[in-house]
Amino acid sequence: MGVCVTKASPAQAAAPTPLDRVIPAPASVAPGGAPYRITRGTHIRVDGSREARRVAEYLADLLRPSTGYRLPITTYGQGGIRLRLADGDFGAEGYRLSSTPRALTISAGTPAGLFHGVQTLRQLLPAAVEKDTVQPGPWPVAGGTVEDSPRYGWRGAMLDVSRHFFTVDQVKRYIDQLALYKINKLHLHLSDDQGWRIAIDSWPRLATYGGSTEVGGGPGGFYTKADYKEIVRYAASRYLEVVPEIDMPGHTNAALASYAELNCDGVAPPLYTGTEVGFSSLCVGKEITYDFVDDVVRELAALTPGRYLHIGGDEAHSTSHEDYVKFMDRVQPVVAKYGKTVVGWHQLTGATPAKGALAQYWGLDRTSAEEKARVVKAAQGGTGVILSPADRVYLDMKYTEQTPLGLSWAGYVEVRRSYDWDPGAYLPGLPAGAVRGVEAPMWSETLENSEHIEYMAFPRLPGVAELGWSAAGSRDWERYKVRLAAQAERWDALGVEWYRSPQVPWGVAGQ
Ligand code: TNX
Repeated sequence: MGVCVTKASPAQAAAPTPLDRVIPAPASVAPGGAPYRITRGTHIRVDGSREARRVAEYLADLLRPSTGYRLPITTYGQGGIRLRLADGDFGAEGYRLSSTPRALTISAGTPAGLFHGVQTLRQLLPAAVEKDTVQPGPWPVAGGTVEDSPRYGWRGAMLDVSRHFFTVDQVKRYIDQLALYKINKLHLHLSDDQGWRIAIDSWPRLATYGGSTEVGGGPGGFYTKADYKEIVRYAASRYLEVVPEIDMPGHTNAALASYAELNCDGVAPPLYTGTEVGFSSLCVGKEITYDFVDDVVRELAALTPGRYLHIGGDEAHSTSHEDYVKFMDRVQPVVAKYGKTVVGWHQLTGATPAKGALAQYWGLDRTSAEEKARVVKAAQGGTGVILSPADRVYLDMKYTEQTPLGLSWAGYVEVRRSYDWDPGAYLPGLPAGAVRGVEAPMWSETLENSEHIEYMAFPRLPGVAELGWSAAGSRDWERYKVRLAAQAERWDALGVEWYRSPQVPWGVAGQ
């Protein structure tokens, strides 16, 4: 007997993945007909547009290593894989995927829609397609049609690069994992007490000194402007918009340590490598504070093609309420002056959110009724809300008491708890239209490398992505957990770390 003794027979291996075994669950699926097959002769066909060609190149790069096929991109011929920008009722990110023996066609109104359709195609192919060496195939895609578009326009993931620094390559690796689940915002937490991670030319010590360490005293690091542009470019090539955050007026020890004049007493504190929060504040009464904010926001806005700039505003325990309100009243117009829309943690609703601002809610079940009511009231007044409840979607929370990484201040968050809630009905009284979507923050006090990030993100991240994309009515844990189990083979093929939650029937679906 050979090494294949425990493997599925070729006939079983060739059974295509059912069209509905995709995460996030598509809006509608109509299975039927014989499968499409990618073969040595397959072309990827595009219309003339440069952007459709870019998506086609991404798809070809994805498929070539494992299939070993040439997969030329052409603008002529028939059949094959076709990426088509078309008029139609697709919305900004929707697509239609149709699979017949003759052709596999993805149609969308925008390049982002084509890209999301490509992610669906990817999940419909055998998991071995993710490997970087030639695999035997075959490469079938079940017959039928998927029509799909998202519930929410904001489907985010946040990475805290301050508590521990992550390199450009580590961020890119996470971006690729986010793209597989149709996440479209990458929020980077660029500054905190433990480190300032973005070069600001007018205040150079922020990065060179303020970025020189991290939690635990490691060497830290920062992104040069060229590094940062590369992250933004890479994210855009995966249709993610980068949302930079400078956390203010609290969480600012790294800045205060870098420039003595930013402190009310004119004395720079030492760099900080612990994990306490709430002890630092910019000096609200000093004019230089606003010169600093103006310079930082201007330079960061210039690096940001995206619409949003996040100004933090959480846990400002060392700033009086009066000062907090004063600070936010002065800083929000600066963001607008440089052409960006304010996002803040939901404490911003305790001040006066600017017109059009978004509040990111990170409370939990036990958050006080008053605090929830403030968010609801702001939403009734027009403030949009992004939902990041800590006891559901904080990816740095331990799964169980035994989880070796992570924190537990919001409780343990197993996979089901993370998935099984409705963003549309989460905060009682919140106008439905106020919810812009969901975001999964990854704070990095305990996380030092990609393996750590992945172990905490998988398997929870796909669930958050599904809450952001799929219709409320499709949420069903019993069915979801089977689709989730089927993803494990893909993570293994990609070399992604993951937590083997006992809540999920690993090894049942398609393995
Ligand atoms: C709370 S959530 C924080 C962060 C911590 C995180 C750890 C929020 C806006 N602030 O400063 O890193 O908890 O889970």
